[in-house]
Amino acid sequence: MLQLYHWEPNANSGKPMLALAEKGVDYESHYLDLLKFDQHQPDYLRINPDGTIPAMVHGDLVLTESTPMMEYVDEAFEGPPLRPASPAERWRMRWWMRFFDAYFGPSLSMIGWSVFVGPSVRSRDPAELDAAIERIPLPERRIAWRKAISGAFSAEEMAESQRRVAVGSVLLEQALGQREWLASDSYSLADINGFNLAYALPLSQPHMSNDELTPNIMRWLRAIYARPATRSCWALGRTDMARRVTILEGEPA
Ligand SMILES: N[C@@H](CCC(=O)N[C@@H](CS)C(=O)NCC(=O)O)C(=O)O
Repeated sequence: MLQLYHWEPNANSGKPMLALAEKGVDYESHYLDLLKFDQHQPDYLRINPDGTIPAMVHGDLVLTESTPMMEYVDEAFEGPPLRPASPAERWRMRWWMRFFDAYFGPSLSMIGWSVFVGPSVRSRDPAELDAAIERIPLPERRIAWRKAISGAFSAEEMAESQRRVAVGSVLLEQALGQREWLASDSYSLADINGFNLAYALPLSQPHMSNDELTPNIMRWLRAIYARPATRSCWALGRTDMARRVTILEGEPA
């Protein structure tokens, strides 16, 4: 059976979770608690030596990198197609996924790590935390953990992340004013990718994303949250972070 190693329905872990739910593919779920550093334990490092999540095992194949993993899911399994067929629309889908992964996502992630991940672990025993950080295989992840725990993201870094998230919100609002979904008139992996990053935007960045300023983003987020696959996927969430999705349950203001 297909195996998925993941954390919450959120950001990178949520991408294959939601794609698999949309396709109706069953998988064996291995929940790794990122806040307990499960992703750096030897058993998981045998699967993904980078110690990052998600990872998916299909037969002999070990897949990492959540965005190409979603494309694999769409290609390898039966179920509704999640990629538009025309070259232009497929380009647009990939344009958005590149934008999310390279620009919008890392900025939102820095904000998330400073307000949620760091504060969630910082009260633990410092020696234990230090040892946990020393076990992280990737140097860049060690730096991110240290900064999140000590609150050391600089004011400049945070301001730049806020600026990039604001740029992303404007682009999203414009695009969703032109068509129902990001890539075409059908739901695609670009929407799945975007939702995983932006579902809590109206809560975390209410000045950038609200019914008055960004009605198209709000329409899009609510439409994705109304899908049965999204409901079932977010029901797997265990933390307050994933529960932020309930902001989408309200009626438009
Ligand atoms: N580019 C990778 C990034 C994977 C990644 O960095 N995932 C984060 C969680 S969203 C992670 O595993 N962090 C664990 C850590 O830093 O210890 C992907 O898209 O799958």
